Amino acid sequence: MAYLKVERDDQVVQITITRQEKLNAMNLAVMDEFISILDGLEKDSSRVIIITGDGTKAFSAGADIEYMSSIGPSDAEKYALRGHEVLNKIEKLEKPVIAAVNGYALGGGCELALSCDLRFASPNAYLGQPEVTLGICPGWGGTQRLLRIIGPARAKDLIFSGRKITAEEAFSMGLINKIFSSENLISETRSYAKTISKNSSFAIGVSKMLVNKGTDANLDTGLKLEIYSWAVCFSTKDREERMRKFVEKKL
Ligand code: CO8
Repeated sequence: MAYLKVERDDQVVQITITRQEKLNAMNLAVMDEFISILDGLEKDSSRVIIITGDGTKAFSAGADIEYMSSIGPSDAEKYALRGHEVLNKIEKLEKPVIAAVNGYALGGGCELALSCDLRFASPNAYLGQPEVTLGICPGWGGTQRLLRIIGPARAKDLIFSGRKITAEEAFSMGLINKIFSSENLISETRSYAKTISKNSSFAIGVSKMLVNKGTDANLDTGLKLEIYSWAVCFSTKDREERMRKFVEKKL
């Protein structure tokens, strides 16, 4: 892989965008690498995925502006579709994905983080959707995912102004789950990932699907889906063993 570094530690996989000289901006090659890695993660034994950017300055400064400056609507549509393919795969992966936001997460970089289940950040992180300053609207799901995570009024503020917000402001909006010092961001994220990797991966995958589906479903539909999924959990050996261990005071 030319742009993405993959490190495995037990069942935690860390994917790092290594295009530091361009603040980890994502060109088509980065997208293609993401797709091939995510396809592999769907089937392997990994339990939690961490996505971060190389260095201390940027998670990702977004889509590649130099590339975008040279293309027309047809290539732009292909670029957008490729981005959506990556972010939809992250969202649909039946494993938790955590964005460790170690600096700028702007435009497509912020959208990448939005497709993850959780976002942990260092204090020097800045998040934003500055697309309108470049004459485009957010194109990798920013309008839709931001709206669902922080609500329409806050999403419109960020999108219309294109302003960059600090990790602290993002935390106050519920856009960031936790803030760790720059030195500890990765180790704390890994430690959190290891803790949740001990829980039932089937139950976590089902819970992720339920929360995601519930975002767009009415309450009655979401609750029905939960009842059936809950019952399905009773068909796994894993559930049997975990409950038996609890009863035997061994969990
Ligand atoms: N694309 C390409 N190169 C970039 C990008 C980018 N998004 N961001 C930074 N770079 C490059 C710079 O050009 C520079 O390269 P070089 O050294 O070769 O000149 C290098 O990275 C370092 O950047 P700066 O010198 O600008 O670093 P500063 O510390 O001065 O500034 C900033 C840091 C504030 C983050 C600044 O780089 C910046 O504003 N970057 C652009 C951020 C941005 O606007 N991102 C949104 C892009 S649009 C987008 O993501 C759309 C997503 C949806 C796409 C849908 C598909 C059609």
